[in-house]
Amino acid sequence: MTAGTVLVLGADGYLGWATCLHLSAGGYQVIAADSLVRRRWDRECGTRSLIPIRSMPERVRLWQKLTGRRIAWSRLDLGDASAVADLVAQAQPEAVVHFAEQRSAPFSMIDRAHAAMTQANNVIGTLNLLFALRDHAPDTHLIKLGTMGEYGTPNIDIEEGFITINHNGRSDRLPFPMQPGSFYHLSKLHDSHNIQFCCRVWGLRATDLHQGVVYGWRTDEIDAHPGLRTRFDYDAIWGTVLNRFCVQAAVGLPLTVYGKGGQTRGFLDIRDTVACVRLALQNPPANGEYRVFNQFTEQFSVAGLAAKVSDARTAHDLKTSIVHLPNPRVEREDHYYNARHQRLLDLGLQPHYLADTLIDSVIAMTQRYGGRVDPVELEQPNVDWRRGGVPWKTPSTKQEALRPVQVLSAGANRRSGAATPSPKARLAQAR
Ligand code: NAD
Ligand code: USQ
Repeated sequence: MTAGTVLVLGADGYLGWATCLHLSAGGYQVIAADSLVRRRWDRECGTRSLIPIRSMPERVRLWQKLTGRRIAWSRLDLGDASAVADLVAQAQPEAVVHFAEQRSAPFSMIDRAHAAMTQANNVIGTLNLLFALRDHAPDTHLIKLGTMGEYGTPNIDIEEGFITINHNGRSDRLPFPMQPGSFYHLSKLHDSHNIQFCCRVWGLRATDLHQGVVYGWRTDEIDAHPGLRTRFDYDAIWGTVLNRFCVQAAVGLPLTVYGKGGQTRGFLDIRDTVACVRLALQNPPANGEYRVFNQFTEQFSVAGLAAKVSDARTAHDLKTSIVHLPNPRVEREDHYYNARHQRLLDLGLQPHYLADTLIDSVIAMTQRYGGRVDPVELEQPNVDWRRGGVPWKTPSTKQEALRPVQVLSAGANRRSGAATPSPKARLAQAR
């Protein structure tokens, strides 16, 4: 085993790239791998990162020029089992940090093909990695990005992975009951089961980071140069809620709260994501151990977040409106939520809590890239949990907006036959 070598899978993504930089700055020998499929999904969805992002070869070259530190870049699809095995066998990493999955819940709910593609990509990719670890690097620490959404919203406190249950006079510590809310979230739960099984049966060691919703765009390393920026999604398929609200506020559109807005989730700053991964890496589990850390720092309701964004704007004498849209998802809108998140704090995490300054910084960044914003992406959701990615009806006007989801394709070599209209063309269509 080469101490200090870390393989980061999904390195071209929002969190993967920020993590590569953070670990490289911390002295690790980083091998960055990604299939670049997300760039293709963007083209197929007609979406794009609000922040322009450079190619992986350009980004790693720039990082080396600025810091003298080398990140080795490798294009790799986790679906290619022998390529995964070769990379793991050759690298003999101390740890593998696995971000490389289809991560959008709406994308996974478009139709049967997208649900199947999400689960095949995520579950088979992770399985290929598990076999590669068993056969070529059984002592490597697997750090897997899971999600808080595996738990759902139970009417009891959420523990970190396990719960002690007393039943008919007997007691056991068992996996916490899970109720995921989309085919994507289900794929993460399927991964968790497979990883836990492999730890039990093959003696692998793994940390499953059940992460909440991430916000923000800056880390210390990203701030070193504009060419190092990571992607930032705001659209209805890939954009997460707080990032979307900040962009909506910046361009003067209403903040789109789905349903009543009492949906409560765990949230964290991207600076804490990279810190949590480093802490997990520095404090590995024993061989055979499968452990879960709930990775978030604060919990908010969606309506509460909208109010926070609105208040941050009011502080600058700017008015923001909030609309409650019919909820396209099937989820509780008013519920109990209390999730434990102690284990990363015990390892030394120093959280960056959500402040107006963060909201201001995202809004300022949006204003800089205002010309890249497609307002249609901010007005209405385009995937319904019951009907899929059908053209969306706006109940108030009964007008059918032209919002078919273009997307598709599962295999690396398949492409959608339909030409995808540019964001500008889609905007013109919808109007
Ligand atoms: P992202 O879409 O920006 O990045 C994911 C990267 O993985 C992309 O670059 C994509 O090309 C790559 N990838 C996907 N499938 C692959 C495959 N089969 N082989 C190789 N590369 C592949 O997503 P993100 O926001 O950076 O999320 C990263 C991880 O963190 C995901 O697993 C996600 O489930 C998890 N997560 C994200 C959030 C969040 O708020 N962004 C919250 C909780 C958990
Ligand atoms: N929501 C709105 N308005 C919007 C967008 C979303 O009210 O414009 C609501 C949703 O209905 C939901 C909540 O905000 O109740 C969160 O939605 P999201 O899109 O921000 O997050 P989600 O779909 O859960 O997925 C994101 C990431 C995923 C990660 C997950 C963490 O895309 O990769 O796993 O956050 S968690 O939510 O903890 O499962």
